[in-house]
Amino acid sequence: MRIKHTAARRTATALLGGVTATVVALTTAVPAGAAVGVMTDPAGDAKTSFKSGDVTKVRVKHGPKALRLAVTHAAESGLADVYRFNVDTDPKAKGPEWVIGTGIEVEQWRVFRADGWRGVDGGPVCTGGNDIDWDAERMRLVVPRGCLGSPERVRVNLVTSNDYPGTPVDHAPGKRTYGAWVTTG
Ligand SMILES: [Ca+2]
Ligand SMILES: [Ca+2]
Repeated sequence: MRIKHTAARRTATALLGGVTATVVALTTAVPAGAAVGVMTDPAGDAKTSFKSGDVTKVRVKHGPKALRLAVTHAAESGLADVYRFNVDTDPKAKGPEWVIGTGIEVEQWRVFRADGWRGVDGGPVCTGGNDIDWDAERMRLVVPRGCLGSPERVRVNLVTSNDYPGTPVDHAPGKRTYGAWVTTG
C-alpha cells in the first residue's frame, strides 16, 4: 500500500509540475492584461486585377478594454478599399456574431451584428475612427469590447475587397476560416 501511495503521489506531483509549467509558459507568452493572436496569410494569393488588399498578417490583441486589430499587407500590394472582419464569439451559434467594417475612404470603423458571412443585421451599433499608416501600409483599429458584447474570447476572419458591397479579394487566414481563439487578459 505504501508503495502504491508513493507512486500515486509521485504521479500527482509530476502532473502538478506539468500544469505549473504550462501556466508559466502561457503567462510568459501573454503580455499583462492582453492576449495576442497573430494569423498569417500568404502573399500573392489575392484575387484582384490590381495590386491592392493582399493581406499577409492580422494581429489580434484582445485586451480588457478593447480589441485591437492590425493588418499588414504584401510588399507592393497596398491597402484594400474595404475590410470586413468577421468576429466569432460563440462557436455554438452558426457563423460570426459580429462584423467590423472599415475602409480607407471612410476613415472609420463600424460594428454590426452579423447576418452570416456576408450580410449585416441592422445599422451600426458602434463607430470610431481607423488609423492608417500609409508609409507602412498598415491598417489599425481599436474597438471597445463593449461593442462586441464584451466577449471572453474572439476569433477573427478578414475579407478584403476593393469595391462595394465587396467582391472578395483576399481572405485571412482562409475563406470562411477563423484564426485561433484569443481570450482577453
Ligand atoms: Ca494574402
Ligand atoms: Ca458563432
